Parts: sequence; structure tokens; C-alpha cells
Amino acid sequence: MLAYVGIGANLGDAQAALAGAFEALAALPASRLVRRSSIYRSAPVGTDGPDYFNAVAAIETRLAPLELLAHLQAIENAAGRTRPWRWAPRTLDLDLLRHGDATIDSPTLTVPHPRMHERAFVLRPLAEIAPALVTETALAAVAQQSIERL
Ligand code: ROI
Repeated sequence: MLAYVGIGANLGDAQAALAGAFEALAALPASRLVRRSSIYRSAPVGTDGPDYFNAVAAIETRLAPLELLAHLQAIENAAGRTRPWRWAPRTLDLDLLRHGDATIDSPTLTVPHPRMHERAFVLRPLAEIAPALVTETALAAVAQQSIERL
């Protein structure tokens, strides 16, 4: 399956965290990192705090959605992620955006990611590596959000 993972960080050396995340994704079992977007700097959405660095990765994987999710959480934890409150700043956040054409709505995982269409920091890098998945209308709807491709 071709899965898409959103990557974000806004604490510590966030750019190094993104580079480390790409390396960790490339090392996932039964998987191959097939595409990585540019890195974007974006104002925090839904909260305040430092700017985020964001990117999206495409992974060809034989891991099932919940298996992949568990690996993503292990990578976050290894990067020193803590969860003091819901929208706290984070050293590394990995969101499973899509997993093939699966639609899943379970207590631990919803794919496609339910809020990706509200977020320029997801849609812009996703459009860069998977233009067929992001319409011009969707991009126009988030055009007022502050984001810059580095
Ligand atoms: N805002 C931006 N710009 N980038 C993120 O990765 C990000 N992640 C989040 C919330 C708090 C919703 N805001 C974000 O989880």
C-alpha cells in the first residue's frame, strides 16, 4: 500500500527532527520511503507557540494501518515526544494521512486523516508529492494560512 505520513515539529531543533524522521521512516520494516516533500515553515494552526516545520512522506508498505501507526508512535517517542496536553508543542509529530484507499474510523486511528483538508501544512507538501490527491479547490480553501516552502 502507498501510505502518506505528515511530519511536524516545533520544539528544539525541529529541522533536525524532520531529517531524523525521514531516516526512521526509511528504516521501517516491510516498507520503502518513496517520496519526501520539501520542508515547510508554518505558523501554528489551532494554537499558539513557535512556528512548525512540516513535511509529508510517501511510504510503500506492507504494514497494516495499525501496525504502521504503532511504528510511527515509536518513532515519535524515540524523538523525545511527551504529551502534556493535546495541542502542546512537540519535538516530533507523525500523522498517518492515508493508507492506500483504506477508510478506517476506530478509536485509535481515523484514515484518511479527518482534519487534513483544513490544514495548509498538510495539503501543500502533500500536493507537492501527490498532486492527484489535492485539488485546487482544497488548496484555495487554506490559502490564507501562513506557510513558506524552504
Ligand atoms: N500547526 C502547524 N502549522 N503544523 C503542525 O504540524 C501542527 N500540528 C498540530 C496542530 C497543533 C493542530 N497545529 C499545527 O497538531
